Amino acid sequence: MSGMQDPSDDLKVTRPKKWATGAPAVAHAIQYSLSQTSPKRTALTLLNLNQGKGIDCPGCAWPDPDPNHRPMNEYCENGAKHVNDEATSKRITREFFQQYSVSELDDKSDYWLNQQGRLTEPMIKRSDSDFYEPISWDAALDLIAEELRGLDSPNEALFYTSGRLSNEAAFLLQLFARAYGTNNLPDCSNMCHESSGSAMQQTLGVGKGTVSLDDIHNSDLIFVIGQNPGTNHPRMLTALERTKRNGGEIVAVNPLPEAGLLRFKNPQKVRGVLGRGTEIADQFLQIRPGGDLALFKALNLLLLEAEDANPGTVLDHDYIRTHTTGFEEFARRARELSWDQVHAATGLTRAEIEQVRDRVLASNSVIACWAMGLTQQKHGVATIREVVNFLMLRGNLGKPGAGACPVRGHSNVQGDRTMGIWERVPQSFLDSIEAEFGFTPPSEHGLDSVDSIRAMLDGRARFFLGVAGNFVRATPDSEVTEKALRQCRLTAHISTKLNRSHTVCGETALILPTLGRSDRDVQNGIEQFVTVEDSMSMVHASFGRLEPASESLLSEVSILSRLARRVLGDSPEIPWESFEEHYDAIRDRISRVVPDFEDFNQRVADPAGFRLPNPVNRGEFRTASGKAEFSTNEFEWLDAPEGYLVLQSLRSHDQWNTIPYAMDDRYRGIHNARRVVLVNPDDIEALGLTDRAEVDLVSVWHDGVERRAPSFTVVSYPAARGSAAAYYPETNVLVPLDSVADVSNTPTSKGVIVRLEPVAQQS
Ligand SMILES: Nc1nc2c(c(=O)[nH]1)N[C@H]1C(S)=C(S)[C@@H](COP(=O)(O)OP(=O)(O)OC[C@H]3O[C@@H](n4cnc5c(=O)[nH]c(N)nc54)[C@H](O)[C@@H]3O)O[C@H]1N2
Ligand SMILES: Nc1nc2c(c(=O)[nH]1)N[C@H]1C(S)=C(S)[C@@H](COP(=O)(O)OP(=O)(O)OC[C@H]3O[C@@H](n4cnc5c(=O)[nH]c(N)nc54)[C@H](O)[C@@H]3O)O[C@H]1N2
Ligand SMILES: [Mo]
Repeated sequence: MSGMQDPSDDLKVTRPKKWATGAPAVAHAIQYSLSQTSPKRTALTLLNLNQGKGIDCPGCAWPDPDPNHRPMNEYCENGAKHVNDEATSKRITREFFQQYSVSELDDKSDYWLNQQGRLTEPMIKRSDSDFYEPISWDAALDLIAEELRGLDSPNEALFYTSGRLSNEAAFLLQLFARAYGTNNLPDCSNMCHESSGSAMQQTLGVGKGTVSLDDIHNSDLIFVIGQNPGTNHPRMLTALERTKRNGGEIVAVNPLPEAGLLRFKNPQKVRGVLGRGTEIADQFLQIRPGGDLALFKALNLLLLEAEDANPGTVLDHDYIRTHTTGFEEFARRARELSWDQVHAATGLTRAEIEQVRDRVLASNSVIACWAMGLTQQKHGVATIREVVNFLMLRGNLGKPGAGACPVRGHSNVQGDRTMGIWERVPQSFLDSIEAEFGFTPPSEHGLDSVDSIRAMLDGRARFFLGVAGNFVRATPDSEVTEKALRQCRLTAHISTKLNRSHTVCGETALILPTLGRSDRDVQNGIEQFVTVEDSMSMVHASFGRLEPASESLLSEVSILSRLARRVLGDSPEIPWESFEEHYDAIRDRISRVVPDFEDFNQRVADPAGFRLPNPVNRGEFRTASGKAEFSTNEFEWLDAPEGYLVLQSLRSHDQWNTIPYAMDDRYRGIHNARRVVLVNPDDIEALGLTDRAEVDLVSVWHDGVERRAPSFTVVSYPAARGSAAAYYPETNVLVPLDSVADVSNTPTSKGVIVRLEPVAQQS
């Protein structure tokens, strides 16, 4: 397999931290920035991050506070590291590609590839060569156009995106793919919050969260489920700190005692830096992986029983009667639960769950926040539907301080969906495209990420365009996926930095370097901005501020417009050239195609941006019944046989998705190494292993294929019994392509049954 080398293997383990952020965090960010670029560029990026007329931080999709109350440094350690990774002064030149063949690059680690700096000119690897060589933009785009025109069917082409894309580029990409003739628009959402979208579409009629930042601040009780905000959404901790100051409580549900869930030291306050910080979780439920469905079923049963005991005082009958359907059937089935099952699935006691019930009963407003711990499970969709049941029972939707909050990852992943990056976009969206642009888009659904891999494997797809992202490392079953990509005739990637998807490539491969979010984007002498939508449906502008990494870079909008013109020609209906000339022209079209974007150009001039309305909050449900739907969900959990553990693959503190920025995971006390597996000491003993033993991780699956991730060091860690944790993407090799969540088709990255096989000591 590709990229097995690890730059350092000098593991040092310290005690896991009990708090997140604080003074060292800011120092770490600045240290990383200075290792990448000059003090001037560091200052320029950091001072402009998340400010009006500044750069929208690409670090995550957590919303920004109202601009009138925004601190000068509204960013976090990890956001700052992330944007400075893009702002790096290091450059990859044509000489670099002469020095290293593609095979040699393929042996390098993901870390090393990223550290080489920004891509600077278009490169091609021809079918008879093992080296990338320079190619002009015109020749590169001609080659793609020729390939696309030569396919037997437009459905042989795949157009992947990651949520880094701006609304403008995303809108053009989906328009291009559909005008070309396919809905094959797989994206990172398929591996991320697809389960949230599926569950919420079904039950509430809309796939987006319903809460605002104000709701978070003013909630009585917030659940943080399957999420590690200290690392992945650090600014969320500032919001939770405010919830607590306002008298709200927090319940954290996680197999790991994550630092940020326990205590938070706010780096923007002297009190935070010097003091003990704020205790975040009032109650921590150390759940077994995959146990959340059982937990919420149990909570819902306890609420029904509390209502039985004191009729008319527990459930919000008014909400249930006016807005929902299916309550009777739900309530009948809910009573079938057995506490033995709940205990086996969750590892929690009844008393612990009753304590949570009491908190719920004492709260007039409840919010459920969740992330990958729920979505990347086989029964993730059912679990999230059960969370929705839980909210509906007490009318915790559409009122202040209450609601559903899937916490998104990529900074514009939600916006990309709004813009139509979706292989199963509703027909109403396609009809709007047709009305605006005068062509009939294909109506059959396209391929998502997992199905795209299958299509490449069996020759149904032969062309792959990746616009941002790192497909080969983001997807499961690495050996299978690598084979799939290598079978393509042409793979092309629009990227800012070098990654594995450039070394695991098709017969012919193209690297098309582009501007990043922080780079100044000037078209015809006029500075352009782009727009994004955060996790709470706020849409606002982002202005690049830095000198681009090279003169040859084109913006994503330019590349896509030029490619589309070559393939489809310019027409009065779709004037690709004018889109490139000024992005206002794209936003004008968006305002006519995408619901709730009227007067887009005028409204986005407000530095605060504007919030897209969520119909759920006005009691409008776009479901089959026109009401919010209670669901009944079969009891399911992850039952590892004796001798096996449930492995979750997660992020370290020093990585951004598929890219490690360093070898440390500071809060968990792991230093200088990534090939570690965190296991409860009692499990280590029960498995006959020892702390620091060398093991291979081997996953078991119905197909009988042995999937192996070699050479991991066992680290004794306070993880839930029966579980194990190791980093992604090193462990993607263990996730079978067919091991996906029901309904959403999301790989089960958080629920892989593995055994730990001791590596025979070399004498
Ligand atoms: N610095 C940084 N920020 C990021 C990213 C990054 O890589 N680095 N990635 C961005 C992206 S795209 C995303 S999607 C988000 C991801 O944000 P998270 O979802 O926080 O990311 P993960 O590291 O996958 O962590 C999953 C958490 O779920 C817990 N968990 C695992 N299994 C279960 C389970 O069965 N039940 C429960 N209750 N908990 C479980 C894990 O212990 C862990 O705390 O972060 C975004 N922000
Ligand atoms: N096992 C396992 N697998 C997972 C997950 C997991 O928890 N466990 N998490 C899943 C999740 S939640 C997600 S979101 C996916 C992430 O999957 P992706 O979004 O595909 O991966 P990234 O690592 O974010 O992509 C990084 C690359 O994007 C490019 N890039 C960065 N900025 C820009 C830009 O502005 N423009 C362009 N054109 N390119 C840019 C750079 O070349 C960089 O190398 O991975 C998924 N895979
Ligand atoms: Mo994500």
